[in-house]
Amino acid sequence: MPKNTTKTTCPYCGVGCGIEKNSSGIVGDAKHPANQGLLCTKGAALAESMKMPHRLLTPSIQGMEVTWDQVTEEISERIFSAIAQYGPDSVAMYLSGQLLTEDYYVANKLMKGFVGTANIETNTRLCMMSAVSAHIRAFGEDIVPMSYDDIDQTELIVLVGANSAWTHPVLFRRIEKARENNPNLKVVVIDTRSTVTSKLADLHLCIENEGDTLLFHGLLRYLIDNRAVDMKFIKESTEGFGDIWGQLQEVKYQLHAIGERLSIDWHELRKFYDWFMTSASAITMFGQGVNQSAFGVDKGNAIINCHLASGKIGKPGSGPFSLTGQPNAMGGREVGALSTQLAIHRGFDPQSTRMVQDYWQSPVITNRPGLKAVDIFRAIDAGQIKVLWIIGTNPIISMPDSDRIRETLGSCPCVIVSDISAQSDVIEYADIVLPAAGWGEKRGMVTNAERVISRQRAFANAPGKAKPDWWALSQVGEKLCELLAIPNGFEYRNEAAIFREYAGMTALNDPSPYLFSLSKLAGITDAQYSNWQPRQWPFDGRRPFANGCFSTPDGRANFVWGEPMDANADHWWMNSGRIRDQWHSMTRTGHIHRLSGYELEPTVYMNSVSVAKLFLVPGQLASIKRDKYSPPVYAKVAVDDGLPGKQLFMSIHWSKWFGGRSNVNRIIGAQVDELSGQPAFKTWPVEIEAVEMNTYGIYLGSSRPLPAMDYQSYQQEKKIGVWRFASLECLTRDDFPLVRGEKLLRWELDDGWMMVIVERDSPQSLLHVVGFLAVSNAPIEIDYLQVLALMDQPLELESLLAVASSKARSQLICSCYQITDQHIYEAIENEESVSLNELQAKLKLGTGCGSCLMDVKILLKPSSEDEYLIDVIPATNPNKGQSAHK
Ligand SMILES: Nc1nc2c(c(=O)[nH]1)N[C@H]1C(S)=C(S)[C@@H](COP(=O)(O)OP(=O)(O)OC[C@H]3O[C@@H](n4cnc5c(=O)[nH]c(N)nc54)[C@H](O)[C@@H]3O)O[C@H]1N2
Ligand SMILES: Nc1nc2c(c(=O)[nH]1)N[C@H]1C(S)=C(S)[C@@H](COP(=O)(O)OP(=O)(O)OC[C@H]3O[C@@H](n4cnc5c(=O)[nH]c(N)nc54)[C@H](O)[C@@H]3O)O[C@H]1N2
Ligand code: SF4
Ligand SMILES: [Mo]
Repeated sequence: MPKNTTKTTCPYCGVGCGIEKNSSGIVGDAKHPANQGLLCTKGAALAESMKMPHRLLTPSIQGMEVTWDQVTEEISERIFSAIAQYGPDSVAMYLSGQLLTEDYYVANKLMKGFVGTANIETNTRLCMMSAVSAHIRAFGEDIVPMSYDDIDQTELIVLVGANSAWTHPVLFRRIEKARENNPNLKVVVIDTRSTVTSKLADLHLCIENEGDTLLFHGLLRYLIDNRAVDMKFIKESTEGFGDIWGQLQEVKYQLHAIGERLSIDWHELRKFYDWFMTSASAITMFGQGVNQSAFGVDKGNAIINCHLASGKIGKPGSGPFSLTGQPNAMGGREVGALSTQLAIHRGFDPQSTRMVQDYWQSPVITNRPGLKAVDIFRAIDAGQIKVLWIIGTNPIISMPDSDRIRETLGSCPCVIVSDISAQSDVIEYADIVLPAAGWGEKRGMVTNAERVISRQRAFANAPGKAKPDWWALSQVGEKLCELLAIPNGFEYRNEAAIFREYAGMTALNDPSPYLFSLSKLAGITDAQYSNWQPRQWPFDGRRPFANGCFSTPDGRANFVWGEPMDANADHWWMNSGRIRDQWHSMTRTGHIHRLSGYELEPTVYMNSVSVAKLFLVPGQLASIKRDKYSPPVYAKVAVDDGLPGKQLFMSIHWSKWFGGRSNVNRIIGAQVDELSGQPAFKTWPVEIEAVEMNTYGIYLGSSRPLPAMDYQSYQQEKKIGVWRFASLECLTRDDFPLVRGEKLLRWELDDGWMMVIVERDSPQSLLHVVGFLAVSNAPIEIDYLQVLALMDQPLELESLLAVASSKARSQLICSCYQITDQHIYEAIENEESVSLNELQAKLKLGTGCGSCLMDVKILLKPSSEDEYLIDVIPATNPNKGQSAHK
């Protein structure tokens, strides 16, 4: 490897793409098995992500800067006295699937073995816990038995509740590539709305919300009725088929009944069932539409049942494939840093607790599960938890009922937050703040969705006094051991030392029914750790369950029955999820101007009939509430005709910094799946109506104090910020006082006025605009990009006014080269047919990371009404993109 080259992995999604940092910048690692050089928009913007403007630099206690020694002493004393006064269960930790395996290991050991509580949770509870529980119920162990290579060996890919073209873009491009190589490969998408992913599928079953369990029970019944089950496999390798068979006798599991119930054409449903039945191999990938449900575990098992019954598991190109959300959620699951597992895939049985305590040489060991994420916050409310340490996650944005979480954190006697960004809303509630080393600065291992273990490596120094999370945890562990007067269990020289200890611990699983073991790495040297190349476990290349043997005591997999849920689509309901270019609460992507164009402000999407029914106008603000009496969330109305019926959609990303009070979780209640504890984020009933604001405005410039607003969003455009806002109050000019040197000029539009902020020494006739504020009593649409282009240069007032009042608004398509749909339409205006290559030669469109190619395909998709028959995607498949919603 050339000097100055560092190989690492992407810190965002669970695809786990390899990255190379070399002298030319940050690029995809062509040799990494997960991505073979490709990156998506977020991965391609990592260099900009590292230039985040508000890094946390020093530890502090109650806002006072302190040293690491002082802060870790304070934390250990707080924990020690909480244990002494209220018992170990008064301490809790809330972690993130974005931590590294070493961070997880130290945290788990500290909490379960030294504090003595299993109150250690991670945002994985919000993410894939239903899949974890389904795996444990069916297989006896939390194992994803699949590899990305299976995509190249299958005949059918079913994507359930996953918008992978946006959320796992590199994986989705691999699926697209596999389709190019294998015209027989079919892709089916099962989602309650139409998405970029579903539009590229061969078949989209647009089901009623929560209809997944019924749909897959129907598939199983269809397989049974058509004698397409693998009786040999069922007999030899599974348990419980008879019961399921009995349950499925009811008429409601017949094809027609299911079509009726889920509002899908039964011909389309039969097409899917036939494809599953006749394909020699099939993969069912599932995401949050499955997991984030009050019956998410049952949905997972309904899917797994079909794979077990048809024997489509443990074979090349076949099996259920739970898609991992975060880069190391899988690593956290392996370590077992969750309240419902002890460690290394083991539960709290006496043998496991004894073995683990012996290995850790710890003073105590917890012998029962702790509280799940939502319950931890409830226990704080009940006064049972006194110390909460949050590392690498922002519950105020990501937990349901987020207003309540704010109150809870406000009332917790001691909140400790480790983060990299001062922009995380949760910092506001922290008594103690720890600055963490971020991606590119810290070192460790991660496991991706296909069990490939890769290294994250450092190539930059952490700023200020920021330190890796494992180090902070070890310091606290060490000081707690001193207070407990016991030998130090946290004397780690480096990350490799932690990993060695962890890998050694997994030897407790050999031999045992558990497949998970990294014991071969127990002796890994510092140099081997440093040079580690991505490898999938089991290291001997075995495919999990290939021998028909599972991790249950008798080696048989379980069929598990779950009663299908009733859909609740008769009222307005909120679906929520991700957009292509942002990552979660935006601390790492919000400041990158080329990623912010996709959704400029908090937006609520609905179909055009809904817009009309609600007397709304696109661009206007709507008020969305949980019920009549709860506080509203305001969001801008946009039309998306892919959302059937009364379904609404909002993205999850808007934190306080970027989206004011428009966080969708303020209106989503904390209902969970009882088995997995995962919140049901996807189907919350809401009330929605138009809201008449009395003031609307936009401000472009550098930081400026604005009066408190009912609605506000912020977008970073290179060095300039864009604030959009609205207020129920009738704000006047006096509410926006002029700062010295600023000028106010009347605006030509009705009822509007604008303030142009000029540099003090500008000549009279030519303005040097450094700030621009427009306020009106009606929604304002200005071509902000054009105004931005005019800023910071001398110009005449007239030209600025002309630009400001032109209302062109376009949709960003290509983030890398900032190409909008308008640019594309202009480029093809006089053409009868254009190839993608020609378009790319003109616009560079999609030649950066290529993530937008999916969107381009849809934008230019040939259709009967289309004037431009662009041969971007040859219409080879007659079913392509059809939606089977009635
Ligand atoms: N750009 C981007 N990518 C990301 C992330 C990000 O923040 N930004 N986060 C990562 C993380 S942590 C995760 S967990 C993944 C999530 O990845 P996905 O699961 O693919 O993403 P979501 O947008 O949460 O929603 C998935 C789909 O479920 C559908 N859905 C809702 N209800 C139902 C239902 O009842 N049944 C079915 N079948 N479908 C339903 C929604 O309409 C939505 O299209 O994304 C990862 N990738
Ligand atoms: N309504 C609704 N809500 C949802 C979902 C949904 O689909 N709908 N999805 C859920 C899912 S699947 C997920 S995964 C969650 C995600 O939600 P969160 O985990 O809350 O979101 P992030 O913004 O990723 O939070 C990570 C925090 O860690 C910080 N950070 C980054 N790197 C480091 C580091 O190295 N060390 C430390 N200490 N901190 C670091 C970041 O600045 C940020 O503040 O949201 C959940 N909430
Ligand atoms: S698909 Fe994108 S976000 Fe996910 S790991 Fe790859 S580059 Fe990172
Ligand atoms: Mo997630």
